Amino acid sequence: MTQESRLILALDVYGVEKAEDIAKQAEGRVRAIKINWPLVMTSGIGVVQRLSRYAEVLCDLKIADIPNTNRLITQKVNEMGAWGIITHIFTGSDSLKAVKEASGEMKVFGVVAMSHPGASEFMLGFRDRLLALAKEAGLFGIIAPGNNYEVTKELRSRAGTLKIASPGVGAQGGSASDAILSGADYIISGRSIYESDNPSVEMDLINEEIKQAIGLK
Ligand code: BMP
Repeated sequence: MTQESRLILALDVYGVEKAEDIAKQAEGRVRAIKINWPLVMTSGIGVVQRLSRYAEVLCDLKIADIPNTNRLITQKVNEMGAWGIITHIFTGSDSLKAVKEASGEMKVFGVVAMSHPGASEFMLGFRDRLLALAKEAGLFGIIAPGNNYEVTKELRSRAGTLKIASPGVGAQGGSASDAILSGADYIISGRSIYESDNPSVEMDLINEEIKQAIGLK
């Protein structure tokens, strides 16, 4: 299932013990485990290697700095053996290029549209330009909201070969099937899984929902 699964588990917990407990249940059930600052701050970047025992790791540091700093961050994540990395795009083409060049074999996802209400105040208005930069830089994929189907549909129609990974499913109100039908290639979900009574059952249910939705396409 791991390679076929389109589910990316967002593991936003504190501390490696808690993370490892959920990661064990994710083994064989997810395409990747996405880690973010809460876990990296409490466990160190070595957590990438630790969790890679159970699934490939997507490092969501939302990098947003000058090219040299972006390069230093990306190199370190690559050394840890991550499957992929998430970067912001709004810092410009030179910063994005630095991430791409330092990424080695990692899949680079760039943030084009976000899932929270505040995204409409600023970022959503720039999505065309952000998408263009993602294409120009030859990224693997983009982040587009799994709870704002119109935006994701529109981006899918113009994203070419870029993959779309969509957060906002579960706790932020989006549904996995609607996100897939809007054009998402991967569903990112966190709290609906790690806060549930039975994370493995929850992951199985989401995988099944994704499978059914793919069948409808
Ligand atoms: P949750 O399913 O618990 O809401 O988690 C969503 C995850 O996706 C979090 O790690 C969050 O940082 C990330 N994310 C998001 O929710 N919206 C975005 O637009 C981009 C994200 O990376």
